[in-house]
Amino acid sequence: MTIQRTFVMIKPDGVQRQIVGEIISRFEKVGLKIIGMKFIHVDSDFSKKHYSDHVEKPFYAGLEDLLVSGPVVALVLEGAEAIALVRKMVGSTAPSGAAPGTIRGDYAHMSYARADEKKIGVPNLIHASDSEESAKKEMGLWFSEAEIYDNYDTVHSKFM
Ligand code: FUP
Repeated sequence: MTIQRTFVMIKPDGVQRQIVGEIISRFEKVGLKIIGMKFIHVDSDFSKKHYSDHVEKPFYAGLEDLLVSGPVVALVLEGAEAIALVRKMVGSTAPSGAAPGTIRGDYAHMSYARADEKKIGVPNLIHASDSEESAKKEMGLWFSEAEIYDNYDTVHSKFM
């Protein structure tokens, strides 16, 4: 088992629906450690950097519209095989196909069905890095070294 770090973002639809706590709680329950977290409203330039692989794709406009529509919660999580674990917990891209028990399957099924009718971006609640390479790129884009806190266990032990 390798200890990995991965980047996760609760998108504006998750924030607006007030399920940030429920989503983060799932990650804490499996033992993933929060080592970076911020509440941030990004702009169009930032969206193009984050979604650099998708900028040329036909669905990009809808994707950017959703991302810049409101604040998001950005997280860096650390734990054993964190990248694959978080992807499994998130579920497949289109919430209509995401398995029950996954975050998208449990919370985004109906909002996706409604959005699809209106042909807007997929409101699938959450983004998670899909590889070590994307995790490294995304953590570097969203967080500086100084914003990562990975040694607070020792601080806690003095008080608990
Ligand atoms: P995922 O890794 O599951 O978030 O999915 P992708 O990286 O393939 O896509 C990133 C985002 O683009 C998805 F969250 C939703 C959006 N997307 C579409 O809107 N239409 C598509 O056909 C594919 C992706």
